[in-house]
Amino acid sequence: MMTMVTRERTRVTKVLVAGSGAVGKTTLVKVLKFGQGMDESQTDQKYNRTPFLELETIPVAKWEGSGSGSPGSILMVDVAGQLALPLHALRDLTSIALDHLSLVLLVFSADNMQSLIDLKDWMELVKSHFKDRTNETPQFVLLMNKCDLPPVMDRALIEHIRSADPSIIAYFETSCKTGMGISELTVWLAKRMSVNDQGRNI
Ligand SMILES: Nc1nc2c(ncn2[C@@H]2O[C@H](COP(=O)(O)OP(=O)(O)O)[C@@H](O)[C@H]2O)c(=O)[nH]1
Ligand SMILES: [Mg+2]
Repeated sequence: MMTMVTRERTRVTKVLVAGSGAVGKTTLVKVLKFGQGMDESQTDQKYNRTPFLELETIPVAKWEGSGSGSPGSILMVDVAGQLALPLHALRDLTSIALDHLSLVLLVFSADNMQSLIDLKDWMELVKSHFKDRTNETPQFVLLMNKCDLPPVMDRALIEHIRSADPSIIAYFETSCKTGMGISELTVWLAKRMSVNDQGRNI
């Protein structure tokens, strides 16, 4: 007897995690993937700089709000925070880093003003890549991480940055240490992926 094998295609939504070094990009990807906050032992760990680029696939089905369909997976593109490196994925591996992007997470850290300022460069780089090729503007999500630490910047400034650019479609405050804001982010991402199931990718 022959067994029928049904093959389901998994939809992959590509998300770039952008922002300065040490704001918590790699930690955030791990927290999104494994679904828990950092434990105390991790907080004391030596900082491991992402040298170039890391890819992480996260199945969305386990996230709350993903609905009954098959929401597929998110491919997180986690790049080095230092744009000035002689070899940087955004310039030297552009197709992997930037092609077919659905969303860009712009991560900055509550305790680091410069990391908020640096996001302008990341946005410009991403936008110019798309302008050259498709005339399409990717969508950005602004994310203040390390909210367990006292913020050094004014909320009004963040609000100003956010409202000045319509391509920034959402804003989240998270802490990978306490887990604050993580479920809000995953619910939003899952919803967005299932809504866009019918239409184009995110
Ligand atoms: N207090 C605090 N520390 C964090 C948080 N997220 C990440 N970290 C720490 O910040 C450092 C840099 O994190 P990492 O994810 O490597 O940053 P990346 O360079 O942006 O990828 C590490 O020591 C993390 O343990 C957070 O929400 N709160
Ligand atoms: Mg990193």
